Amino acid sequence: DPTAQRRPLESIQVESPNLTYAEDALYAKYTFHSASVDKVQGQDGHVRYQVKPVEKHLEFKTERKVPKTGLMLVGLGGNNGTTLTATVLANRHNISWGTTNGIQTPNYIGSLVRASTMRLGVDSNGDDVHVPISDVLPMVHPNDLVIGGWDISGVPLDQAMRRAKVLEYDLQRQLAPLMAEYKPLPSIYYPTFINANQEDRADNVIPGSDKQAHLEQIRRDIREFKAKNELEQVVVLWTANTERYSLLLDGVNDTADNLLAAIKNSHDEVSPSTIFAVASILEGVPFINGAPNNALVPGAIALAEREGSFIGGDDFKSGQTKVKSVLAEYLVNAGIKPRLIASYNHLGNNDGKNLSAPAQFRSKEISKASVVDDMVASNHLLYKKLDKKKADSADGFVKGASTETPDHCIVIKYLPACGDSKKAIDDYTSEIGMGGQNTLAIYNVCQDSLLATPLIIDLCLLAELMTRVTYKEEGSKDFERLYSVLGLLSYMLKAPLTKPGRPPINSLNRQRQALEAFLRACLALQPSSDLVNFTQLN
Ligand code: NAI
Ligand code: DG6
Repeated sequence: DPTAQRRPLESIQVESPNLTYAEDALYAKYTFHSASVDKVQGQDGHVRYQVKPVEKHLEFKTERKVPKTGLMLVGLGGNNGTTLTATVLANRHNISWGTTNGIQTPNYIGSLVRASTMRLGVDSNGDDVHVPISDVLPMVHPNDLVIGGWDISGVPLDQAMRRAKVLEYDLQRQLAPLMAEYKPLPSIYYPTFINANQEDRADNVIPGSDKQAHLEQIRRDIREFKAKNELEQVVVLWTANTERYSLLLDGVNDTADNLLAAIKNSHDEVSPSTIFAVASILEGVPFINGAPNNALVPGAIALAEREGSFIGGDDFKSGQTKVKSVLAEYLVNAGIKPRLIASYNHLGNNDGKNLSAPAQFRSKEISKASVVDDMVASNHLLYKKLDKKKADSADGFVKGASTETPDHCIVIKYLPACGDSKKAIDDYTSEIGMGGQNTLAIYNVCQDSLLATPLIIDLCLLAELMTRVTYKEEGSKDFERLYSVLGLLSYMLKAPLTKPGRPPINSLNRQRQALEAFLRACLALQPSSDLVNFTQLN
């Protein structure tokens, strides 16, 4: 029974007075270094930066026992839902399949946790030592996840997998009897939130229009799934259709209490995804939004803060946008000035079909477009700050923007013949030295759901881990849970949700470094530095 062993073998042993291995938990003393900067304008007009190094003494506690964990997907019968379930089952049962290129074995390629390594340090020869990220702290193995969830389409997953047309025939054939055992729970369907062309799928819906009753049903579903499978933890993840944005209305979804009241009154602007978020928050299980819709309205964030529940979002960053979060950073950090970024893509799966209406496309457009904002704002040598008047009038600038921005467009077209293989064409045209111009043209073809599946696994595994890590400042008595909005999940997400008022960090490199720094801190290790490698300092 692979799930019997709840405390995995820990292959990394840190010998440090700052790390204590207790029976139940790792206790890590960690000094967090940062710099506080004041920008001061002198009488001579020169701007000076006054920097004070800051040290914060923290202690992290990581529970060593890995809970038996369930993953409940909203949209279980979709391309991502079925591909995720099939991937876990194929890995768990070690099912290989025949392809035109020979026999293919199952794997978790594309998962940061299961298929990537991080540099732990150097050995006695000075050579780097890399370890799988999954070995750094005790984490759930995806093969052990108990999968369930909801879909407005009730077909069992063998048929849903066939409908998705993602996996090879020989794999589908072998998985079909296992997949047939999974049947999505009925879900919430409010037709105005998704494209009208989805209506013919909606044969598995919770009856009525009483939103409070819908909330209670979803809460019951989570509790029953947990009890039936004897789970210690559940993660709920939205991988259902992209919804239109809910209007943000004062008195409706702006505070926790107003949102709860709006659900009680079945207010029109409460979306299905917000009800799933609220149900998860009230059940104390992490909720992650893998689509761009604003499920996590301000009232939902406030509710999560009040309940001490965990939330993360928005929208899986799987292909074109992942490349953008690397390329835009490379260009701007190299001192090259992107002047235009044009991102076209066409796809033929049900996601593309749903995105073919303006309101759903708009949700996706917002999430795909936001990814370069902080890179642009980070370099005032390239992108001039604008005074408000100029920003509102200047041609080519976003109205009201505080900084000059590149022209940036996002186009998505639904072409059924393309299937799940999305084709993305990008033009990055930049200003280089002395008025020169550089164009990078990128053609990115990917099977969307095969890129998204490992991200779902990472989001689930990391969110679960974060429920087991608590911290305190030196001198304080009790350990606290991490902040409710799990910003450390940003690596996997296009429009990272942050604490209200805090800007997101879109750079893939910074997102990964933060995650590595967090894992290392839990082992009382400072962030990895290459200073010695590059300078040969002794
Ligand atoms: P899909 O259309 O194949 O699957 C969505 C499923 O959600 C469908 O089975 C549909 O019946 C179901 N559904 C719709 N409303 C529902 C509700 N209220 N409750 C429960 N189920 C509901 O789409 P796919 O390709 O699986 O993508 C899922 C979501 O993930 C989409 O919103 C997409 O934009 C987002 N996404 C996908 C990425 C990818 O690479 N595949 C990347 C980024 C985001
Ligand atoms: C077309 O853009 C459909 C979308 O759902 C994307 O495939 C998905 O959001 C992935 O986006 P990206 O930009 O990370 O490839």
